[in-house]
Amino acid sequence: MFIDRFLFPLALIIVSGFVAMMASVADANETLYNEHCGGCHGVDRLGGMGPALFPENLARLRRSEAEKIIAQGRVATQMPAFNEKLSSEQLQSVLNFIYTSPAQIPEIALPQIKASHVIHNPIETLPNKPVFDADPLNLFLVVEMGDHHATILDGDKLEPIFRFPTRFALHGGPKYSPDGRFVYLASRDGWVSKFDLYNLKYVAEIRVGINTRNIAVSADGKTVIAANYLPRTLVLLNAKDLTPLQLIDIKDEKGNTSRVSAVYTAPPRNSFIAAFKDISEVWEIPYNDKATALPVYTGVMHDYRAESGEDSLVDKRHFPIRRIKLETVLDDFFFDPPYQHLIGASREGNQGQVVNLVVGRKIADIEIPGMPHLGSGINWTFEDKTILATPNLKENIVSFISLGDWKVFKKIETAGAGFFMRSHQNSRYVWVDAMLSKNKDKIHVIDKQTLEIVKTLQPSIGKTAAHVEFDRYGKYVLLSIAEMDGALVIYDANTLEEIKRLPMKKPSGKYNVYNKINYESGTSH
Ligand code: DHE
Repeated sequence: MFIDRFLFPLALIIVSGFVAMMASVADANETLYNEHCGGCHGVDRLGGMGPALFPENLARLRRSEAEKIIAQGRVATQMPAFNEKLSSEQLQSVLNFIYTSPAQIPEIALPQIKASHVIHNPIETLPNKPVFDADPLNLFLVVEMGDHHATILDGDKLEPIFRFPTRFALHGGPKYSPDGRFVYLASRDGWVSKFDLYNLKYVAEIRVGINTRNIAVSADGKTVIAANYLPRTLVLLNAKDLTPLQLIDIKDEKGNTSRVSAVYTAPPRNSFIAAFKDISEVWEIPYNDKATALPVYTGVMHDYRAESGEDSLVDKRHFPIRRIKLETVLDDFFFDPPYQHLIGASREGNQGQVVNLVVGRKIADIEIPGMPHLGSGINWTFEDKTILATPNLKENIVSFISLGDWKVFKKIETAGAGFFMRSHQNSRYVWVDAMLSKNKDKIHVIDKQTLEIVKTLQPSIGKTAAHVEFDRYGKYVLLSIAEMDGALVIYDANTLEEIKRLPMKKPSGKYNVYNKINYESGTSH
């Protein structure tokens, strides 16, 4: 009785006082953020001149690192130092604010996507002829993460042609139009950009999400698809000028939503294939009339024309979905050369699975130890069979899998867990790094016919050596020293001798036009 009459009201007062205090702390944090950060990062935290600031976007940045950036600024960017403007308590308040999810994540639906669309240079105004002499099919695009730029490199002379600023934190492979003239770039912040390599100018840009995974371009060059973590959507765009066409909410039939693991184009199937982190399904999205898959649509789909009331779009295509149901989610996946099978794995467990895309179901399990990085897998012919080699994000191994009987028939030990693998049909070697280990400065060269390491290179002692790409003929190999004062190290692909170094700001991936548009088996697709 006493408890009911006195303690309960008292407890209520304490709890509501505490809630009010927390709310006022949160308000104060927000006020500080708006005053000092909102101008560049947006009062809605969606980004502006600076990147979006939600926990999801900051997942890759340690809090201590973020604290240092706020206090000292970020070199080679517009981010100023705040150590003289903010006390250390205020700095902590701002940090608390950006590392806390808002009650309501700002919406990025079709109207917001459409509102972000910018046409920088209409395609009709851009001549269909390169403004340089280099072979346009042997160009490389090198992503420099250090200061958010990209460099275009002449693949014959091995010299830079042009350098341009990109959106914040590009991630995943840029994708080319089928003729190699245009490149599409995606930033982790949700921006998709189209750049004209002939005229060295941006064509258009659009913001499709808050946290984007990757993009794919249809083999007919007409459609771009973007995959998001946040919001949980796929967004289809007209490749010509990035006009939005359709937005698909990722939901299974029970209404469970999901992040997209990745989306790729499957050229012989004329469709996009997407897998998901939170629902056990693979989706096939046919993008033209030649598609081989039977579309069975059962999801939530937003059609831009219908929802905006704008019927001015020339492109009136509609994209159906075919759902393939699985028992587990797929974090990472790879296709066999005819795109009939998808080989996927989840980041938990040692079990990979093979999905037959023709019949639309799982047909085999593969025991793959550790955490295979199938997205970086490559294939070639070994003893009359097509094999797939994959690095491992957790273990010091490369696994070799024979396609068809779906067995790991060999594993070799490496200097450390690796991220990227590359080869070329004209090269006898495969390159694999050990960038996730203490041997991050080492890179192995494996003989494709003995499946043994024949050389281990150490291009810069103590500095991360990662991601290689061949030129269109398989003559040269370009490797990244992925450090702020890094470099592109160029090797002779046969003698494995270093030819030259080009200084670059934390170069990550580099992508040869010819290899990508021809789906060269040693490169990423
Ligand atoms: Fe990537 C490609 C996922 C972390 C650099 N990365 C990809 C792709 C996927 C993926 C699905 C294929 C997309 C495509 O090309 O269309 N990456 C993931 C992750 O899940 C992971 C482990 C965690 C994450 O933060 O998302 C991850 N990736 C990284 C990095 O830390 C790297 C080294 C530096 C960075 O940019 O953040 C990195 N990922 C890359 C690069 C590619 C890539 C350079 C393109 C490789 C290619 O050759 O095509």
